[in-house]
Order: sequence, then C-alpha cells, then structure tokens
Amino acid sequence: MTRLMLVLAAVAVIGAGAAAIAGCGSGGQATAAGSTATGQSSMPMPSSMPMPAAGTSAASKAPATLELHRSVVHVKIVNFAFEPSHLIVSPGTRVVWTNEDSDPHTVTADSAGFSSQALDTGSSYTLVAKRSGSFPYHCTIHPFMHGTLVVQG
Ligand SMILES: [Cu+2]
Repeated sequence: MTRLMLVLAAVAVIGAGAAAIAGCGSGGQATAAGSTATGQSSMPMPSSMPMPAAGTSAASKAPATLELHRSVVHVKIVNFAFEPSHLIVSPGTRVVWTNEDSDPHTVTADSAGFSSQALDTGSSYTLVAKRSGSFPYHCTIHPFMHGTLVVQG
C-alpha cells in the first residue's frame, strides 16, 4: 500500500521576493534549522563558473523526507538501508521502524539516546519523538547503515 510521502525538494521560498529564482532543479536538502534568521533570500550565482553537474551522485546527504504533524510515521528497513534515511518529524510523533529484511537490524542512536534490540524480520521499534534536535542513528550489526531522525519544532 503506498503512502504519500512529502519529499521536500528544498524548503521552498516562503517569503522573500523570490519570484525571480528560476528553478534549478538540483533537488535539495531541507534544512532542519528553524527558519528565522537566514538573511539572504537570493544568492547570486557566479555565471562564469561552470555549473556542477547535477548528477555527481555520490550524494552524501539523502534528501530529507518531511512528515510534520503526524501521529505516526513509518520507516522501513529494507535492503540494508533505512527508508527514508533522513526523516523530519514534529515532536510527539511516533516513529516506527520495521525490518523488512531477512537479516536482523537495530535502530541505535550514534550518541546515547535510543537503541532497539536486534529486530527480526517483521519486527518493529517505536520511538516517540520528544526532544527537538537531529539524531543520527545506525545499525549496530551493519555499521554502514545510517539514518537521521530530525525532530523539528
Ligand atoms: Cu543492520
């Protein structure tokens, strides 16, 4: 069953007379920062510089998936990856990771904070987002598996 996921391609242009910005669709990171003080509304691009090809795709940052003001948000663990790997939720949201792999995985904060037990296939781990902040996490069994939970608000 498909779920709607708001993948924000850049926290777009609220305020500021930004009508002049032509979409340069390089796709984006949503900043988890709380919006107030970013002074500049437009950054002039030096036109003499060659644009970096939009597909230099060893992208270190996965695009953020914004799921604000929801009671429950699900993260799949599938093919040795968290999906979505970079998730932004509001305080109070219940985040549920479910392992869909046949290998066990954990959901473990990089710094202390939370950790699941090894999740077998079909098992879930639930966390209620309380503190605001950015919480990188990984799987202790497969340390190359990384995700980030951002609690924004
Ligand atoms: Cu794992």
